[in-house]
Amino acid sequence: MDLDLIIKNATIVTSTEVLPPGLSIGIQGSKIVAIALSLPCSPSTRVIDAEGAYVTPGGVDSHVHLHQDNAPTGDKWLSGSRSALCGGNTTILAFATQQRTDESLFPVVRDYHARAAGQSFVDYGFHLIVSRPGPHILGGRVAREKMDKEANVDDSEDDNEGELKTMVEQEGITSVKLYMTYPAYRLGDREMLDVMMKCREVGMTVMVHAENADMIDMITTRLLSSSHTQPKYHAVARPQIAETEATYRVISLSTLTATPILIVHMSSPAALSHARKAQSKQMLPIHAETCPHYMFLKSDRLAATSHPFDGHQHSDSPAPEGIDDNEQVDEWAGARHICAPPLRHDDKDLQSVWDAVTNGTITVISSDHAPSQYHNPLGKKKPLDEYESGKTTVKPSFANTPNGLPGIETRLPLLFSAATDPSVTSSATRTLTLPKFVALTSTNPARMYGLAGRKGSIAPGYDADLVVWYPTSRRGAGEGASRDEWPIAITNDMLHHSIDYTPFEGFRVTNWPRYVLLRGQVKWNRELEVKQGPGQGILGRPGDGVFLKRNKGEVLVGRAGGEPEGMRMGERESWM
Ligand code: DUC
Ligand code: ZN
Repeated sequence: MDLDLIIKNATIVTSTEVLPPGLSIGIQGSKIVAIALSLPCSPSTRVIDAEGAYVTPGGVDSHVHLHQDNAPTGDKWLSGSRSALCGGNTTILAFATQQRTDESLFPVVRDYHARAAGQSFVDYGFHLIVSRPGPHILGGRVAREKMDKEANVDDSEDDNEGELKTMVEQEGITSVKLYMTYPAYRLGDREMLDVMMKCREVGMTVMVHAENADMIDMITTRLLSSSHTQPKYHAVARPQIAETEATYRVISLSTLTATPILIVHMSSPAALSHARKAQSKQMLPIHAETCPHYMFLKSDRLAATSHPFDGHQHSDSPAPEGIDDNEQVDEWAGARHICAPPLRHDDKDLQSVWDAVTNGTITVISSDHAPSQYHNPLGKKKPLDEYESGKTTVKPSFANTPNGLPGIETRLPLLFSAATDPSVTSSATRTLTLPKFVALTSTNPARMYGLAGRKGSIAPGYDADLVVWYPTSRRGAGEGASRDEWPIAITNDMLHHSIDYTPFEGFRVTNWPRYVLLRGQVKWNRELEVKQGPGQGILGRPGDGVFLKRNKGEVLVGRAGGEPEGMRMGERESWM
């Protein structure tokens, strides 16, 4: 067996353990074929020396928004996937969004394929955002029920199985995302139940954005009518209780229908404890996702009044060098940190997210990369700019500012640093082990979203998607241009997205992906980037990434099927 590539002297991390140092990973074509202490080298075998460094599976970022119509200044596929690669990701799962005007999902999927085709640096797939779950989509039973109601017909035969089934069987799209908030996408409980029943039947993974829309609507209306419009009121308008209530409700809907769910971007202690209780006491298949911004950032960011937003007003993120403290005052600066759910107020809120990571409540950490530029006529500053320029008389408010943060490139360096250097989180209680880092950022999302056996692990048969980090020996001070002074401060200049800020400006990290391999090819080489300048480390090209037809996802937590409390055995079968 001639190997094409060997990564030697690696310290391999899996989702369960750190393997003994000094192993070699043998790669043939696009696949890992062997792991051993030593592997045979032929004249054509290329060797990369990891120099003892950690090698982890390529990141699987399972929640990213690219080329979305509601974020015209956000990343499209080229810049978003490029940024993903440079931050150690080899697979991203983005969204194909059904608008309320779209009856069928097929044109939606065609459109999103066209947006991504030939543009992605990394492998990718789509989740479907379902905002109009009509009979087309859910199939015969819903179509029949609708007819029964409307025309009192009870014996119509309809063999339409619904588009979701076809999405799974023919398109390789095996997950949906449902919103409980946002007027344009929000589903009522009955619609959620119908979609859940169908997803359970066809084996789709159900992601849910859980916030109570009416609570948010009422508070927002009242805030705006009393001129509380500044970005800091965004966090007031979406209190924890809105997340907590919706979380409890969606767990109930999932329990009733025996449908596994994943609650995305969890941020609140009480919501997390509902998830924890469901998982541990009732053994329910409730998965939870969080994002680095809910682990590292607080709502004081929304009250910022200076630009560039550099974090130097925050005790937990010291000023990077070269930042001028006398920046111009900008009342809108905090809008850069508007996202939903919002950043929470207190250290104890952040701690509850870290605790949920440690105790196993959290199954996945994604970026929820959903950026908009700040200084752009259609970006985060739009409401203020348009008002000040007289283009509109609508008062600028948090409520008409696009939601979402950039984070696709910083997710893995921040979390890897936290896992290898406790001083990064400046707290003894905010801890992450390396195997857990791998599980939550790569292995679990791959398994949950139908990529097990291909992505998310370092083992023979898997795609050779790998991140080689810097070894300790390379992280000393100043021995030539390729040797950084670690830790380094994140600056927006070093990132590869198309966004004019990062919420993590000034955060110190102790490592960064040195090499990233996609299916056996080195596509990112940070040594070159550091030596030769911005963009020079990118060896991949748009179009390297392929669309992944995915299998049905695995349930990683609890088990589906148990009767809800108070229901008699078999009772549910009478309607299920
Ligand atoms: N919240 C969302 O629900 N979607 C994208 C961005 C955000 O902050
Ligand atoms: Zn999102």
